Amino acid sequence: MNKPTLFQPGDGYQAWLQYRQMSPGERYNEYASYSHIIVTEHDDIMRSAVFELSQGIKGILGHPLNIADDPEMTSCIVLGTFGSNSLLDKVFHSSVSAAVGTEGYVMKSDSVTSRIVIGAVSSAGVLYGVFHLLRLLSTGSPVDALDIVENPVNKLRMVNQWDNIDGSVERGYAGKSIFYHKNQITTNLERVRDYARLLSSSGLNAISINNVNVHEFETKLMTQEYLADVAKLADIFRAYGIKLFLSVNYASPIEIGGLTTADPLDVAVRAWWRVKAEEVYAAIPDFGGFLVKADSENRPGPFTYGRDHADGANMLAEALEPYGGVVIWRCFVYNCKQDWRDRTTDRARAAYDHFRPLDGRFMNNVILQVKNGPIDFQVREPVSPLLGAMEHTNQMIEFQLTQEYTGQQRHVCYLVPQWKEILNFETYIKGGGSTVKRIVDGSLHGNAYSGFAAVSNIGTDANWTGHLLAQANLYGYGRLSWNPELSSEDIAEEWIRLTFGSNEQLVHTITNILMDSWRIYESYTAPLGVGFMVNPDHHYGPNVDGYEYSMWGTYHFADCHGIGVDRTQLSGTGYTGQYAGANVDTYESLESCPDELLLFFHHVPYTHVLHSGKTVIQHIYDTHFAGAEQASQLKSAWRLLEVLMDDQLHQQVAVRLEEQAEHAMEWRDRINTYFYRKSGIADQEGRGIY
Ligand code: GCV
Repeated sequence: MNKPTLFQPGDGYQAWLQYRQMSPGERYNEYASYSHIIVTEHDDIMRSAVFELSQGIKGILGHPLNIADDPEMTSCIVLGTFGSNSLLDKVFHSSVSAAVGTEGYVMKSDSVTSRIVIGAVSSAGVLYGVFHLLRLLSTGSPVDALDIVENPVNKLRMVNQWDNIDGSVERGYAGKSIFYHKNQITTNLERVRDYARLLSSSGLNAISINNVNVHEFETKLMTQEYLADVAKLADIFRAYGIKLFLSVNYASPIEIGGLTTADPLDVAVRAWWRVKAEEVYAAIPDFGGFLVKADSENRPGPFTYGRDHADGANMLAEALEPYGGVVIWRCFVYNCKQDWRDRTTDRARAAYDHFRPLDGRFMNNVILQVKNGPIDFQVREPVSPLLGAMEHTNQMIEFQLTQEYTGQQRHVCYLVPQWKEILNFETYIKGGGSTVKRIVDGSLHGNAYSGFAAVSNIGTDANWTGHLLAQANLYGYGRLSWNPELSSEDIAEEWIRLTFGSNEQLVHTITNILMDSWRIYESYTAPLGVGFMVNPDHHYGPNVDGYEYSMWGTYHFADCHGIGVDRTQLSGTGYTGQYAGANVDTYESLESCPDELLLFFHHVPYTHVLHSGKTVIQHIYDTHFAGAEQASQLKSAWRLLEVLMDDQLHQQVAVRLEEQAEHAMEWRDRINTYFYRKSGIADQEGRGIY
């Protein structure tokens, strides 16, 4: 069994919950005037709120606050749910409390009595309010005139672990699983608890704890063999307002139920799932539900029985419904055994083609989880046309924090700007204003369920994410799922101040590094929306033809004349027709297609002139030279921060940036050389190509 590991200051373990001690000064005195935490409720989540506040303030001020239950005290921080104590009701009139939803909170300071009062409908709301207050205190913000009402914009704010019970993590770049070891659930519950703290403090409220590829042992997580241990994990997450979900194997009735079929319309199969749900809820009464990858990449599903995905999802939904559980059903369904010679099949079309015709057939407690793009978390893809295209179906978006195709946490790639672009994308599905964020928050179609999911990027590495700067993706994801209107810069800055402190030069430099990082990574890797120019299987490093003659449906069709996939209706796969309104023509036409997605939608000669005025081939050369150069500048910029931060933290990132700069050159030379050899067209600048 894995033993609890001891972590040291400077290793990044505390992440954005550092709570560095303040130096005495004006703000210190202001904060130190609060001497007590007042709390009259004592459920698990409220206990977490009190623990977090005490710990945090102890770190910041260097001494703990006393805990008391007299709401009439002054110079204190009062926590509670509405109606729980006289003070809360005095401070918050019914009009204020009415503005607060289930997980929201109000926070108000009163300089006369020197009180800060945090009120909410639920203890979870109080906990989120506490984390907000701690963010203010940790960043040295004034707290004497607070008047804040906050509600999360999205109902479901979830992370998906791709952890396997043998301790490995699929597409994990930060060590092993913190949840499992040698086919057992970990006994290092402290680490799980610290993860729950990180998730909750960034605003998240749900987790699925095992890989969507559910193998033999993971299939048993919902059996008596494991359920007691799963329930222990659920207890930990519950105390932080986080609901636990399991990824389930669609073929469970066969693999662990002794049935001969998993046909969703079979009476015995349906009964089996109902009993299974009953068992799971007996162990975990507030269990969230099932996450399902079916008929995808060799996983079993309803297609085997000639049924469709509404049949499959509804069978599970029916079993979970009596307990308020939901089925999160992934739309990552495509033919992964395609013949590369077959030009009629287009993987990008698959999710829409499979699911759109099923609109209106899913039960109310089914949510379709749709990847942000139509292919697979590439550095640049268009937005999935399936998002919002099913008016009568609950949907949530799936992002990928783990940097499978964006540098595997060896390269810095702050993904919040990418997510913001996606969320702000205008789909035109119900005319102007039909942005992805309105689909995902449920307001466009008035959905009962909706939200955010993302594949987690953490593991047993002391700093959680391998690359310390990749913590910003986890933090940023949580903050954005709470409020998609936050800007990428503000989130980055907040994360930096919490993690490294508030030296202005430091904040400025790291903000720039983060904000430039996605564009830089894109420049030296995949040009103009082409994807999958990576080494097969592990997906790290350049290999232009790595997936060109494979069965995965991931082609760029480069030859000596040109490159790109014709996805137009006129002459290609017709994929552009899956979009709505003006987007159809924007992508269909070579003239209006945005440069950064040109090769995703069109096959063009290398001499095609972009909106930028450059030819495609010159763009490839220029971006690759510039990208590698900029990667090397990141390294130099970081070097200047050495005197401004903890040595160890500095060193961790310095090593990664060094490697990134080197690998960026490899990308540059391989890509440029490949296209020079294919096209025979020289770089106008005569730079080194081999
Ligand atoms: C969990 C990609 C990844 C797989 C992953 C799959 C998915 O294909 O490479 O590792 O499997 O996406 O999202 O299901």
